[in-house]
Amino acid sequence: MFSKIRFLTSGESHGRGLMAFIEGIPAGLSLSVNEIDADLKRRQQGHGRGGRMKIEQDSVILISGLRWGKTLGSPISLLIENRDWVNWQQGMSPNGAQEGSIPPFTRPRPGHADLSGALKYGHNDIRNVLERSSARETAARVAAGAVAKKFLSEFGITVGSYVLSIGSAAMKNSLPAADANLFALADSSPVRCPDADSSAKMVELIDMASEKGDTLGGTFSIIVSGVPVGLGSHTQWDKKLNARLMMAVSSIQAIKGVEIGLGFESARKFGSEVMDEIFHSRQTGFYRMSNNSGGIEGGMSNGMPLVITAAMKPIPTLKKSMRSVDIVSGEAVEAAYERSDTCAVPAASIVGEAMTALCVADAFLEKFGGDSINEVKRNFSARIDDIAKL
Ligand code: EPS
Repeated sequence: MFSKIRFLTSGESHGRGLMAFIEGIPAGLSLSVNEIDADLKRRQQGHGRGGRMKIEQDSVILISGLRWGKTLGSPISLLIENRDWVNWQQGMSPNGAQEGSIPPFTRPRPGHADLSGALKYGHNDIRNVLERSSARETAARVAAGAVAKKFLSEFGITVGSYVLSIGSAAMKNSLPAADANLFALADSSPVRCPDADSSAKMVELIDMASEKGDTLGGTFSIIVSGVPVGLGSHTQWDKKLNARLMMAVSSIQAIKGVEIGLGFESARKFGSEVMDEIFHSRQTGFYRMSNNSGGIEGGMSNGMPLVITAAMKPIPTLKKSMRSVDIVSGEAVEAAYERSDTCAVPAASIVGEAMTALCVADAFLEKFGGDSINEVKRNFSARIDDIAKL
């Protein structure tokens, strides 16, 4: 799905640290630790996070791909150390001598990767699965996404997000818009929701769930503005920008649905209510008065902001008892409970920004590619001039 940018993460939740490797970012992009850390900090916030976030203070260590504040065009690798590692040095040691230093985890949590992962990989200790399936991994994605965001910003493309609902507490229904003011309000809300009333209701609901030992999911939108016409392609299934974005966003832990623009709602309306009519003026060229298509028609960006909405299920680690079966004894048991978050939807919206930025940067390089930022800028301005002449 990604053809110009390749990106991988590694690391266990309570291991020594997480890493991200990004290949394909052109040479000459200015980048600093602070720019990446700013997004890492945004991901760690949000009402409903558990005790772990008091331990971690994520900060990136740049391992490769930069010299004197600029990318070299070589693979960029980033390390985020786990502060909690000090408490897990035996239990998560890569060294065989420490085997058995903590008891095995044998009571799978419904909804987690626990049971399927243990059966698939033949593990008697579910920790061998949960350490990697944990959403801790998303810190590495956010670091990689911050690099992609910095690249996109060179071309006036910005990526923002906000939370639309948590459980049954939801903002009034309207299509999310590329509005810097809304993004700023979201960043100052404890649940990343720009509407103060809805935000207060969400906080209340999270507190109620926490008291009951329960968890909550929700929905959030990612909005990308400044996207030029023509990213992605109608010519093949795996080139369509909508398909690529949906895969990128649905790969985030606990995401169960992704919509573009009006999404499922468009299936309930007449065509005349859904299509974004086309206008033209000498000053602005082609334009639309609505954006129900979420900036994508025929698998290609149409120049309007990209609007992607994702649904996150509630976190499957519950204090409240859930029925399960011990994978070693086969006995009916209560699912295991470890310290956990009540709600991570605000954090997931930042991860959504990261995955979207990586995906859009990839499609952008496919269209305007070059080995250095200056070369990409030359390609970009030549093409933009061509479109302006239409
Ligand atoms: C997670 C469980 C919790 C979360 C964690 C994801 O961690 P712990 O088991 O250490 O309390 O805090 O998220 C993070 C550590 C993070 O950085 O987002 C899980 O099971 O997915």
